[in-house]
Amino acid sequence: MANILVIGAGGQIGTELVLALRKKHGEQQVVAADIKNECPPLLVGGPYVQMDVLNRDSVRNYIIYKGFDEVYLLAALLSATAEKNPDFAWKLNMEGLFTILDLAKEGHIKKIFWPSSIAVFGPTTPADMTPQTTVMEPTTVYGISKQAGERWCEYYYNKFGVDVRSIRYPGLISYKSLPGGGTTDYAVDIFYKAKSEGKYTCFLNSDTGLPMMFMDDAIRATIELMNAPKNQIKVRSSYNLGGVSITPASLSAEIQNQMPSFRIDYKPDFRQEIADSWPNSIDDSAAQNDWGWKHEYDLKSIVKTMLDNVFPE
Ligand code: AKB
Repeated sequence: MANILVIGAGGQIGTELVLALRKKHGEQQVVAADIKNECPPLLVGGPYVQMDVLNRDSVRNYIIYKGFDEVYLLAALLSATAEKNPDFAWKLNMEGLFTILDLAKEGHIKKIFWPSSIAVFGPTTPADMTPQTTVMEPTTVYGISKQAGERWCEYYYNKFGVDVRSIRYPGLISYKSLPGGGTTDYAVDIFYKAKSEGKYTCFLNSDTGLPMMFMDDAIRATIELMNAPKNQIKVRSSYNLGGVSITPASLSAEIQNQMPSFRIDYKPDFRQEIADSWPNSIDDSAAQNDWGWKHEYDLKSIVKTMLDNVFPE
């Protein structure tokens, strides 16, 4: 029976990942861990532990005592929040990773999942259909931490045989749990405002193209990658994952198709510069070839699912 730990379980990805893993392996097989004392309401069906990933000794003691087949390390500061608190972002995003990589190296964890991001790319990266291997000169603290993390994951695999797997997530769109502190968050906020007020003021310009993905696809990708046979995982830094290339204008046009009264205006803030440094679209052929990845949700089905499920009538 699988024995799985998800650290950062209260976040946007963590919540849905725990639900999906519990559905697959059973409620009691998946421990949710987060910094908060209270278990997130959606996760009360299974085990929950309060965990500060920066408390290395207590994380080590817990994992050595329990031993885990799989650990998903999702605790991190995202791009916009990280720019406001660079020292803490670097500390949180890097130290937790070392703790978990070392535990795997010592044999206390069999397999690790660690999320990277399109933020590893920068203004000098080819922006359209960004290749798996290309120029990477990120200009955000978050991007720098993710790029460094990727290098360390690959290093631990090459030097110590640590089975660590990773995806460069695009912006993720979901309705079960909210994102927090990212540059792509507008693509979720827009639905809450559309349903509650019928209008939205976007913090990015209308023509800012970014790769996005519906959460169900992202969770399926994560689980498929973790279940793929070891010899199929050729990339030990992190896999590009595409999805749909969306601008605020194309997203709002599709919302208007399905909800004609919806209105949008634009008031770009500091997040515009971050978004401008990231790709418009991603080439994920390495993930397709190595472990059979294929996304399912297109713009129309994402918008329909979000409008149906955010503040359902
Ligand atoms: C962010 O906007 O910071 C994240 C990401 C793309 O990694 N959603």
